[in-house]
Amino acid sequence: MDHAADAHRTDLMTITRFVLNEQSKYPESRGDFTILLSHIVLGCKFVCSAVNKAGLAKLIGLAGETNIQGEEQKKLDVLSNDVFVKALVSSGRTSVLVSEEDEEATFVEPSKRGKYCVVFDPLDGSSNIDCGVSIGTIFGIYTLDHTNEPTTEDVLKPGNEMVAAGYCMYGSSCMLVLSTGTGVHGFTLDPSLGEFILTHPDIKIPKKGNIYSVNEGNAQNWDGPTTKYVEKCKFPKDGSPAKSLRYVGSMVADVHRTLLYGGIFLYPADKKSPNGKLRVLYEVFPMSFLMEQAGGQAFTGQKRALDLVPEKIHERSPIFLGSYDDVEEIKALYAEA
Ligand code: AFP
Repeated sequence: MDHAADAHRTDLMTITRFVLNEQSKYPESRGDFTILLSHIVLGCKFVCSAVNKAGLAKLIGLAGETNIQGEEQKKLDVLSNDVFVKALVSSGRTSVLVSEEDEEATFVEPSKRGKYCVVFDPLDGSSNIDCGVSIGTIFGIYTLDHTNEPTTEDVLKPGNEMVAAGYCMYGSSCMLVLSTGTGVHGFTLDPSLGEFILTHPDIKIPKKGNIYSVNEGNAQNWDGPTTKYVEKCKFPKDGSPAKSLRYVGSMVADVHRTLLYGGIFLYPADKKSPNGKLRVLYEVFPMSFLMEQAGGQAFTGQKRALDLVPEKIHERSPIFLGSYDDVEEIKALYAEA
């Protein structure tokens, strides 16, 4: 009998236990972050269950509304947003919420306020819902650094000021990937226990990868450096093998694969979308935070992504993120352009 393996199987590191362990390193901590995270985890479990039942529950289909990005809202988007907003407000630990689905920020009423601001996309990749392909929730967390009335300025801060970021992927398994600034850790939902269990401690992205991930249908509108980079991926002139192309079209799925296998994910600017497609606060920043914590890089075409200072809550930015060496190559092409 393999006692070591057995001990591992019976000594389950749940996400709550993990965060409580982290918290014990800070004697001044009062458990606010653990409580906030437990509400995020509840939202993720709810959405996971709703996604799994979507076909059965006839949740698939348009809710008859258009969100502020001009995209058709699905029932699951609406449901996920409601669940997360209510879970975050009821945690008593938040003051400002920014959701992809809501045009305006939500300011929590004074009696329920707490010291965190959460930016999130409750259900990213919604065009993949109807065909059962992986989708996810993305979130980033800032602390409120004053006791005055909160404003949107409290979240219009660079990504390097986030205190935590993560995503939950609703795929063949449900996985929550989290960083509180001390590495990146992955937890898989054990459906029989209803608990996220640490399965991927201290994830490190390979320094160089052999996969690139981009919507190549936009190629005719790309700028010079992006075009040259993708050309290099396909027709390398230095004797290295050509990279494989993988593109799901759900940022969570594409970034998750990039984090585990290495390589690069690109959503560049193009002639039609000069700022790219992806939103700074709840797509670019959380994923860039995770990439850097895992040893990779995230670049906008001009600067380190986490150094951007957003002016609007739904601002967009081009993004190139992934393995350190792969992002170095695209940085070099922009530097010489
Ligand atoms: P949807 O939520 O509309 O499916 O958009 C998903 C997304 O914001 C992100 O998850 C993908 O990486 C990206 O858009 C895909 O965009 P393209 O369809 O333009 O490739």
